[in-house]
Formats: sequence, C-alpha cells, structure tokens
Amino acid sequence: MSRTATRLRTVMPTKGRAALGATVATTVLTGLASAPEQVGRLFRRRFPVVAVTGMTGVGKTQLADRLARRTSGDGAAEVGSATMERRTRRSPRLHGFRFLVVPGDNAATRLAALDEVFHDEPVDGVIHVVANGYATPRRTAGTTGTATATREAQLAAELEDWTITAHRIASMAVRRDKPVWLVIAVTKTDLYPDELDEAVRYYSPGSGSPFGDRVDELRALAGGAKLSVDVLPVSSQGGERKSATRAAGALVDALAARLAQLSGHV
Ligand SMILES: Nc1nc2c(ncn2[C@@H]2O[C@H](COP(=O)(O)OP(=O)(O)OP(=O)(O)O)[C@@H](O)[C@H]2O)c(=O)[nH]1
Ligand SMILES: [Mg+2]
Repeated sequence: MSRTATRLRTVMPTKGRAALGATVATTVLTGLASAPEQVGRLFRRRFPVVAVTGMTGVGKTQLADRLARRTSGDGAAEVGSATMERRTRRSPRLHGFRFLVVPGDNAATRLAALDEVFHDEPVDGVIHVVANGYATPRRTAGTTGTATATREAQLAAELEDWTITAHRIASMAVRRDKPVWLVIAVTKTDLYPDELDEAVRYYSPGSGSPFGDRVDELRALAGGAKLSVDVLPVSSQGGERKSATRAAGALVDALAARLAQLSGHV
C-alpha cells in the first residue's frame, strides 16, 4: 500500500475505512478497464525503444539487422524500405532493445513513421544514421535505370534530412520530463578508413561544421539537460577481408555497449 494511503488510514475514523477502500478499488478497476491498450503497451515496452532514422541508403536497415544479430538479405538493394521495420535485440535480464527503423525515402509512410516514433509513442532514444556522403543512391519508385549522386550531393541531402529529424527530436525532448538520448552513428566506415576522425568531427557538436552547427542548434532548442548526444563510428560490412569483418563487428559491439549504458542497463 502506498504511504499516502497508510497515512489516510491512520487519520480516518474507523467508519470511513471501508468506504475509502471501496473507492480506491473502484478507481483502480475503472482505470484498468478504460485502458487495456495501455496495459498491453506496458508489457510490450519491457525493452527500451529506439528509433533508427536517417536518409535513404545510409545503411539503417543493415545496422539494425547487425544490432539485432540478424543477417541481412542481398547487400545491393536497389530500392529502400517502404515501411517501418521492427527489430529486437534480445539479451538476458531484459537488457535488450526494440528498434523501429523509419523509412528514409520521402514517402507518405515516412511521415507516419516519424509521427509514431516521435509523437504518438515517443521512443526512449534515437540512433540517427549518417554515412559521410556514402549513402547508396536510390531510384525513385517506379523508375528504371541506376541512380547516381555525387558525395557532395549526398552530404547536402544528409544535412537536409537531419534538419527535419532534429526538429522532431527537439519537440519530443521539450515535451518530456525524462531525458532523451541521441547517438549519431557514422556508418560505412569500411569505405573511408583513413578519414574516420575527420568524419566523426564533421558530425560532432561544437565542431563548427555545417552538420555540427545543426546539432548545436538542436541541443540549444531541446535544452542541454534534456538531450545527450554521442557520435560513434560504425560499419555493418567488412567486405572480403576477415580482419575488416572483425573490425566491423567490434564497432557494432561498441555501439551496443553504449546503448546499454544510455539505457541504464549497466
Ligand atoms: N560498405 C558498406 N555498405 C553498407 C554498409 N551498411 C549498408 N551498406 C549498403 O548500403 C546500402 C543501403 O543500406 P540499407 O541498410 O538498405 O539503407 P537504409 O538506410 O535502410 O535505406 P532506406 O531503407 O532506403 O531508408 C545497401 O546496399 C547496403 O548493402 C556498411 O557499413 N558498409
Ligand atoms: Mg532500409
């Protein structure tokens, strides 16, 4: 019994006790009956829920598959995901995660998915995936031929995409009491192993880069105490070489370890 109830009991005259008990019981029952979906949500929400965002072709699906210890299908996907993908990383003692991968393509499904993760059922944390301009160009649905885009164009597109997502994160953060965490996952590092530090700096707050400036804006908007920001390099592929595959695995493990810390698992 709660402390308030105990205190009430001690001050209530004996006659009022039964009546109070009945009122409390009715309130609890009414609450349960009117919100069965909330009870359901309670059970489904055992694991922290993480939104995975980022523009099309950056590698969200593959990264979520790695984090969920799932093997992806054929690597060279020509078109992106059209609907929200759900992945679960199961770990002992409820230390797992549920990942909701927001489609990167600017379809109507993307807007609905963004609403779901940032407004309707706000997530615990966000992994925003970027690829240092190495996003795989995707064809618009219904067209044929190979899509092409320069690295500069892809970097500009990443920045534009981030502006939209950052606004959503800011409005979620200001509405909540509990802090939200953000990890900017700089992926496909196997494609630019020599530029790793430079790439991480480009995406970091306080770096003075176009992306860094927008991360600073987000932190100012959300309030520093409400939002934590990490920038971590990662790779979902190692290519042919065994050592590179191991290196990619280690980066994914490091990312998972950081997620566990942010979620209070360790
Ligand atoms: N070299 C390399 N390629 C990667 C990596 N991660 C993903 N890719 C490739 O990049 C392409 C896009 O990856 P996806 O995971 O489908 O990208 P996405 O972000 O889910 O894209 P949308 O579903 O369109 O939003 C695929 O061809 C992947 O094989 C990586 O770490 N390294
Ligand atoms: Mg995808």
